[in-house]
Amino acid sequence: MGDVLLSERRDNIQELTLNRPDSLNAFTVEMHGRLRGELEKAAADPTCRAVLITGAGRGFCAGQDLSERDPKNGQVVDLSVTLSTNYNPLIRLIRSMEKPVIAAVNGVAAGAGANLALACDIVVAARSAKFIQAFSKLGLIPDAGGTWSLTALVGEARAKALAMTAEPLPAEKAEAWGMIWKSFPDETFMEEARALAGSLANGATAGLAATKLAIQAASGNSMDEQLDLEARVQGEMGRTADFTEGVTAFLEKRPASFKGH
Ligand code: T3D
Repeated sequence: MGDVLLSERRDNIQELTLNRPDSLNAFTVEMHGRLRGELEKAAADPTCRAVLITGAGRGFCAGQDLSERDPKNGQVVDLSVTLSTNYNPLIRLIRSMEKPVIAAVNGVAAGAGANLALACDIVVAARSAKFIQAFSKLGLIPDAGGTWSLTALVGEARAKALAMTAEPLPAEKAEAWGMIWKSFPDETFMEEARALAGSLANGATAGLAATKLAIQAASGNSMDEQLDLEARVQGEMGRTADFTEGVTAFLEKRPASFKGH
């Protein structure tokens, strides 16, 4: 059996490909371990300045591999434990890692697969991709952060309807609703996703990381608290070499060459 997660370095971008195409890259315990391990490595590696997550074959990720939940196996699985052990650390890691994480949704994203994508900083999708909150068909609630991220992105009315009906949301509609950043024709989608990752990875990545954390903090803060946070973080950013380079490059009318610190 091949590796369930492919990890490839492309310049300063770590490209991670969920690789169980026969089951539309559904999550197994093994795949969780591999994905988390590679994300932890990328998070700790200063030469990695952006991460791109995609899927092999025609799907992005079909959520939990339901063969691991087959009642015929006689095992009673405590889903609270599986979430706390596998899904929650994954989502927390993506949200806390101090570099941009891009989801390149190449095909169907269902259940925790959809919410894995929504946990990423920027989501781009192939036009043929769709997002399905499949949980209600199993008597479950959206997890992997879905009750939070889906609601924050599309609002309560749409989040409840998507979750309760499990209706597939096509990529273009997801884009129109502001649930994802952009959709692209299937033929050019991966090229566009990599170009986006490349432009972020060559950007002022310390500033991008601080932007990510500041925007994520906003929903738990008042405007007043957020103003204080901005003043504190901007003080730090103003002391980076990238700020000096950005201003100098502007004044010298040349492209900036950022180092990420
Ligand atoms: O359990 C916990 O720890 C709690 C956490 C739960 C998180 C969750 O994600 S729960 C939600 C789990 N996911 C689903 O319910 C989605 C199930 N899949 C589907 O509904 C459909 O496959 C899709 C709508 C995603 C795609 O449909 P379609 O028609 O394009 O493809 P297909 O023919 O259904 O699937 C292709 C193959 O992938 C097929 O295998 P086969 O027949 O060719 O051997 C199918 O069984 C397999 N597959 C798809 N999804 C899963 C899967 N195998 C295992 N687990 C899956 N989730």
